[in-house]
Amino acid sequence: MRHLTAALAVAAVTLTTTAAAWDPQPTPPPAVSVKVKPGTSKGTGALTPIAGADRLFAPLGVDPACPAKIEIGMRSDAKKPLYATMQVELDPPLTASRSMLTSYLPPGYELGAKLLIAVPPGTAEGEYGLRLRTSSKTLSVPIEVVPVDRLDNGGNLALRRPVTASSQHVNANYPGCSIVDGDRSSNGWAGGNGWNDATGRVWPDTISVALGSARQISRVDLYTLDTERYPAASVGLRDWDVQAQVGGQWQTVAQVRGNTAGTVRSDFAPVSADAVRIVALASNGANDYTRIIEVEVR
Ligand SMILES: [Ca+2]
Repeated sequence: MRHLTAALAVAAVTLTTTAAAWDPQPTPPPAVSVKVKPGTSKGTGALTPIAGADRLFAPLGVDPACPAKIEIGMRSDAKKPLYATMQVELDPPLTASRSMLTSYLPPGYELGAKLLIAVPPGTAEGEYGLRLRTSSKTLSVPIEVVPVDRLDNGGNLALRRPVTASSQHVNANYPGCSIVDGDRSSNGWAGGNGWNDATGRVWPDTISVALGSARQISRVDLYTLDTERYPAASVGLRDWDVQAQVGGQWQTVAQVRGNTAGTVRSDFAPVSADAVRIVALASNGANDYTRIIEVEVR
């Protein structure tokens, strides 16, 4: 009997190990993720701050799990390698995910990192300053804090709107709001740029976006997880319905079946809807979770 119990215990451990090996949910990336890019030094000695945008729009009242993001970094035109440091200053009450960027930097090299900017509840609308300071230069980037209604959404009616998900995986950072944060890239997977539900092999999973008011819509684009390591054909969403809430009732306006692509556009006859819902029915993954990077509505 003892032997049998031991054998069962071994079997259970083996099964767990196999499941873990298939689980395409990497551990969260380190908070400090810095990319370094080589180049040719101009030899001026300058350490130049860099930002990925001239101006950043940070919407008010959005889920704090999905802060505004901007790429920051610096470039060394020194003659010799150095430990480069850049201070990150931000006008209160906004808060940044780091107050400093520091790295060993050979001549001509450039490094970049993502800066997350949180807008606490009660922040007044207006312009706030982000300053990136090195020993020789300062780069200022204005941050416009605006209500979601005044955000330039580029025609995407879902951008930064409230999201409700049927569940959320807790292994890493998979917030529902990440499907409307304007970032379609799969690269930030497990780091806050996509939604993973919590109910493996149980269907359906649902995630809905409230549009704020009734809007005429005829197109939904869905971005599922799709990277070299985690291709959509292996772990992405396979089957789903696109639903629109019309006069308080959910209507299925499009159906996708057998998908293996990273991006799927669904066009349908125009409806006046105040919310859009994805009803996920199956994924391509061995673990069968729903993984969505972004949903755009037009
Ligand atoms: Ca996203």
